Amino acid sequence: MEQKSKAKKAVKLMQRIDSDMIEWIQERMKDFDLLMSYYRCAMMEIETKFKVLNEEFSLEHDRNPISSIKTRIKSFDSITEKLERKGLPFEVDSVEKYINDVAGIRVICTFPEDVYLLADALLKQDDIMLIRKKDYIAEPKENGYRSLHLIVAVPIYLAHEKRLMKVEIQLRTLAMDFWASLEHQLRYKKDFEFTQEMADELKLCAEQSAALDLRMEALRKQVNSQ
Ligand code: 0O2
Repeated sequence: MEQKSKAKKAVKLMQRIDSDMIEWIQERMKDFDLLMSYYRCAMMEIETKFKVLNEEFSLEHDRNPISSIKTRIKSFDSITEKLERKGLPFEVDSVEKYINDVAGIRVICTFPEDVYLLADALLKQDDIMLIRKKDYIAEPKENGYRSLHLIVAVPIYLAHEKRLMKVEIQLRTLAMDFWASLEHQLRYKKDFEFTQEMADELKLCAEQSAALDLRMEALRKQVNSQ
């Protein structure tokens, strides 16, 4: 008899723990979804700023410095995987504090000069705060990867508050983007061993595409000077 009531109590306790746990997870997910919506707003702010710069430049110089813009919010799985890698708990606060690339925007520019022109114009804006800059164009990565990376904070204005949100910006030319997209595809091909020979070949391709960028830019300067 005593045994039976103990078992009943244990079942009840487990049910309560289960529902407490579900409530705890649901609460966390609500906070997480809200945070993601703030990141989406910040991404829209930055995208609009680049579109405005493109519009202004195209009127003044009769050409577009931006070829295309891609935006993305890091997936839930990638965020939790990154937190785990950094040895951090799954807390909304740690996402905001330690993950810089939840909101990402990639600006594909026409010529190398445009990358710096756009980055400088954005960073001059008084509501943009530069947190980190990595110039992989001036100093390409060992594998040949080239891009200008910026982590900035931008304010978003909500009904009752202003929040500063971080956005990762990658600026690169069409040629750099072509290389990075293919390199990413090749490197992450399943069940395939990436040899040193292939890495060398990829690096050579990156150097050739950088040289192509410079030749195209020189051509543009010739056309402009006429
Ligand atoms: P995804 O899905 O593209 O976002 P951290 O600041 O901790 O995030 P890290 O390494 O200091 O990490 O950042 P870094 O060097 O600024 O670059 C991170 C991002 O740049 C990567 O994001 C890629 O998008 C891009 N990137 C960096 N190196 C390479 C490279 O060698 N090849 C290619 N194709 N892309 C590169 P994620 O997180 O990998 O993924």
